[in-house]
Amino acid sequence: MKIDHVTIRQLKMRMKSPFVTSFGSVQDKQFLIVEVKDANGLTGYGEGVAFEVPWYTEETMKTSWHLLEDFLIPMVLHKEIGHPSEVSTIFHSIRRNNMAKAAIETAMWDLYAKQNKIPLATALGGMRKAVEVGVSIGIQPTTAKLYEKIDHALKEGYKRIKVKIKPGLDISLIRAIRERYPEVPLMADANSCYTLENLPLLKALDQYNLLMIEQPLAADDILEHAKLQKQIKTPICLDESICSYDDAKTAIELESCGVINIKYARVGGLTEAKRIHNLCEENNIKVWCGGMLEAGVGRAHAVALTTLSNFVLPGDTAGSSHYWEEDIIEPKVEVKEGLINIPHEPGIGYRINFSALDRYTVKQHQYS
Ligand code: OSB
Ligand code: MG
Repeated sequence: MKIDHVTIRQLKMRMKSPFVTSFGSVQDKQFLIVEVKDANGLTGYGEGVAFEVPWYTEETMKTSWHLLEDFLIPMVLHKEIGHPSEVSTIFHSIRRNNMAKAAIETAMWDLYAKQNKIPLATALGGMRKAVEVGVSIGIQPTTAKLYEKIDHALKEGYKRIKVKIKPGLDISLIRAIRERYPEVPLMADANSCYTLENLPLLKALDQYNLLMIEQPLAADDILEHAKLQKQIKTPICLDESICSYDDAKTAIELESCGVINIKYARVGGLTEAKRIHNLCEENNIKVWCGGMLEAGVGRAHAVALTTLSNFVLPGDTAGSSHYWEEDIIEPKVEVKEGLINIPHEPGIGYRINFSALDRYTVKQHQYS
């Protein structure tokens, strides 16, 4: 495959309500959409999901643009590339900046699948016809508001509930949720806000039958999570700590977790995500697909990835209407009875809604 044009767009889209975690809050989401175009005018799309503030990882939307413009685009533009799985190798000399890499790598996977007239899920080797979906609920101003959100998500059919916790809003919150919803598949995401000094608290969470606790300790830690996992029964799920295949290998060897949340953007794209998926499968580590509050393009890539065999737990890939009044793809990502059906059309399988894309674009540039 050969790319003749790349366009980067910066979009600004307002979420229905602010998403609050232990590290910050976002409502006016700014992110990038990357379009790659071949000589026949066929296009592929990827989403640059880095936030404006580097609180989840070190990347930002602006560093992504810089990396794309000055390094990544020149490495692939007008070059003959055999297969999209080679793109991550081409980017190997650029350290980290995984979300910037994923923005264009995923666009090239979409283009490749369209060139070959096959769904992206098929191009990736996925077999599922539908994928299971849970929902991630941010920190709410009141417990009543949280119950309202949980009730709504359960009514919509989501298959598991994830809540965000932080110091002071943890044990009491989980206890209250469990009293009201004794049977619901439930998990908690700490987004790295505890240390081993909080061991008594983390041990106390064991009594609430959580599916897992996500990223309790530091974002760059793997060793202390291993120490923690030996002392708690609830499986640890690593998110921020796993940025590459090698990180996953280290975590598996040290027995730092029972589960890994795979986000293709955090690991540099679909190829690395699939390598991590395969490694986990060989080592009996369950995986599920995380989310970055993506709009439709990013969600479509996540949904395609989830068709791989070891995505055995519901993902954080809530449907379009969960966060957005209007999405930038057509049809919207639809969740029915907790399932998203995999589209049959080539590539990501959703069309770009250019009217919406244009209205939400605040800046764009084409590279030829
Ligand atoms: O930790 O998984 C996380 C959103 C932004 C940054 C980090 C995380 C999240 C989510 C929401 O939990 C997932 C989603 O619905 O896209
Ligand atoms: Mg997380």
